[in-house]
Amino acid sequence: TGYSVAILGATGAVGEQILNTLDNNNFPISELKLLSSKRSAGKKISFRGREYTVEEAKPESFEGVQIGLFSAGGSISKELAPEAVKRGTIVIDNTSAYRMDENVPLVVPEVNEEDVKNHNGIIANPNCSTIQMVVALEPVRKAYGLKKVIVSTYQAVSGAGLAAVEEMKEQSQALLDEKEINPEILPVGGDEKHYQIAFNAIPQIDKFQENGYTFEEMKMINETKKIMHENKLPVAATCVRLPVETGHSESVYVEVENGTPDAEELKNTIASGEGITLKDNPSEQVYPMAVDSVGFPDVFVGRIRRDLDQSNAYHFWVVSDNLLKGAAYNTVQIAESLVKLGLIKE
Ligand code: 11C
Repeated sequence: TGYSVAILGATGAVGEQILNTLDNNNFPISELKLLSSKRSAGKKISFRGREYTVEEAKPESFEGVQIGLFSAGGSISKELAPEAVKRGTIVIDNTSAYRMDENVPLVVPEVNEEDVKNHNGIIANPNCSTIQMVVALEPVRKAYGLKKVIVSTYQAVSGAGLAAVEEMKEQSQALLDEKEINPEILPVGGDEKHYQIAFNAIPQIDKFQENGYTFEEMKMINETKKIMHENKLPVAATCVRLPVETGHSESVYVEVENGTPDAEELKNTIASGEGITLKDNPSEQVYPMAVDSVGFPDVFVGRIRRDLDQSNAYHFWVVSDNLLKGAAYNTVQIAESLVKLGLIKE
């Protein structure tokens, strides 16, 4: 018993975490297919005591597959998601390919689980930095409404993939050894210039758009409005890459619509939110940090305080494992929502 599941991008950083999460959450699987590009096909991966050979993904790979978990890059999703849907697969897509498509729900179960009911074969999983922010904002929105959000991010290199992690490590070692470095990947694989990430902070994640914002910043802005059904909410973002391996951190400024709760009340409100662990005790230097978030599905929130000049404005710090709640865990949660809401049958 269980569901027939395919993972596309099984050999990547997120694919690996999807397998771990399916196992940890005891997701019922009757059949499992591990798929990848031609380059990674043939690799062996074990899951629940069985060894699987990774196969090259083709349209026919999705025959008989009920749930397809896609994280192999946008262009592969564009090519194969329609093929999978044609064959009856429900695709949960981790790339940015379909997120802003109005026929595709963009889902963070703690915020808009019911949106999965509107799917037409594809459900999109949001960007990692968006997910952790909307989870933290949702209890605030429910209690007081949102008037404005400004976020600055401090993002980990694993968001840019395993090769970027390697680049950061090799550069760090080379610089410690006083050797030359030759940046090739960060800030963005496909862009013209590459910069040192070791011992640095780079204010560019993904490519620049014509409006002067990067694509990562526009994802945070547009996805937040779509997930929260807050089309008119003013949102601004500045996204920065730091030499942190895993765990995105964010400084969030929020103005609420109704009321002027004090910091203690806001802490209690945020702590009551789904998927949130409060870590906020300045007197004992307790606050969320990237290294402590690794391996946990929670969104950690701390440093909650009221603005000194504006009584309906607040600042807080949000940290989460970008590969888990930011990607794999949210993907598996969406699959669980499909089961829970009776949208898929064993
Ligand atoms: C990063 N947020 O940290 C990106 C990675 O749209 O799913 C996720 C890219 C995406 O570089």
